[in-house]
Amino acid sequence: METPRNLPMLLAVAAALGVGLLVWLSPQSSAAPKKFGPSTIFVHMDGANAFVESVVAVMPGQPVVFVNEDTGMHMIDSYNPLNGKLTHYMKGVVQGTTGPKGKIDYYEVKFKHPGFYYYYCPVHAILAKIYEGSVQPAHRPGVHGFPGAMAGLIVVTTEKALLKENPPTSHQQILSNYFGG
Ligand SMILES: [Cu+2]
Repeated sequence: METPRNLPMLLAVAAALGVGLLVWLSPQSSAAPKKFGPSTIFVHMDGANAFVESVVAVMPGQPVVFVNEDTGMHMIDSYNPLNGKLTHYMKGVVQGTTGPKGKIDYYEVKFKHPGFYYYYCPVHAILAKIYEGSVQPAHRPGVHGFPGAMAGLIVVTTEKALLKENPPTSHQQILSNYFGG
């Protein structure tokens, strides 16, 4: 069989394609961490099956980002505490991380209007009816870790007295003392 005269060039092209394929196949964990805007408020999940900053306050339009630093998967479902029905504001699933420096999964939400936006993780909490009316989250039986309910509240407001009370960790994207840190 005749050897192609442009063999070196073919080899170079094949090598370039091979490198490209390797880069494409590389795990995402080697990529730089996802970037969020400076006004972002972060809510972390750790190994205790809890939302670390379970109450935060933001202005309309200001992003809230859920950060799963736990090895387990969590969900973020918003609900109406008056009747226990799910609402459309939040419906997130964040996969667990593999461990220290592992890839972190995020769920970002923004709210147009001021209000109280309640949420819970249906994997680790339940919604329990109280006094024949309103609903509050409760610990799901059999779930280990945090003894309370895996649930939280986002207050959307322009009230400065509330906005300045966010916990210090809500300004940090990654907390170093959890699995994904
Ligand atoms: Cu959960």
